[in-house]
Amino acid sequence: MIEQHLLNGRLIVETGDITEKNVDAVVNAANSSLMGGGGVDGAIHRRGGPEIKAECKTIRQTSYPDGLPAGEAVHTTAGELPAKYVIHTVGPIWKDGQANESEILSNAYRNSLQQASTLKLGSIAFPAISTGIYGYPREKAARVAFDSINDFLEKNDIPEKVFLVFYSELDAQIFLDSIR
Ligand code: AR6
Repeated sequence: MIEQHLLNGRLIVETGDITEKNVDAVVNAANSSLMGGGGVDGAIHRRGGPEIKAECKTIRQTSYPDGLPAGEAVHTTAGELPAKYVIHTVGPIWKDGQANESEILSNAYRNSLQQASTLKLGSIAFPAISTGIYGYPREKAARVAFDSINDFLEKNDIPEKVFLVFYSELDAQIFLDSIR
């Protein structure tokens, strides 16, 4: 099990299942449809129950009829999860590194943190957005995630704590090695 405290203790890198995390908000690596999918998205909807998808449907109808653009973030209830909210964001699909992938990934982190800040939340947990089904190289994604979180925390007191929850020890280790 890995647990490392960075950025004066405000960033905690750890291994685990994000659906079990007792924080104010967990971030979902969703797709633009907001209607669920595989990976962490599937796990969050499965464990959180149908209330989450019902709210996503309303968001689609009222605010995003064409889908949530990559890099944006919205929030819903967390249903039956221990968290209070799910913040849904859409990461970039990795192509070749020349398609604004890093900018979009950075926006996904920043806009999710902005949601937490607006909701005045103390803690938020992120999965490694885009590094699964969307194919973003883990080392490159690590740098973007770390820089985006660092930048936001330097400028904002809320959220106080950010957790980066990796599903495997290898993923957590790659992250820690990549930001050195
Ligand atoms: N807890 C923490 N991390 C997890 C969990 C979990 N329960 N499950 C998976 N991961 P992915 P993406 C890790 O594929 O690349 C979906 O179909 C996983 O090991 O979930 O952004 C959506 O609907 C990986 O490190 O998200 C989209 O269509 C990380 O979470 C698409 O996948 C992200 O992997 C989004 O792809």
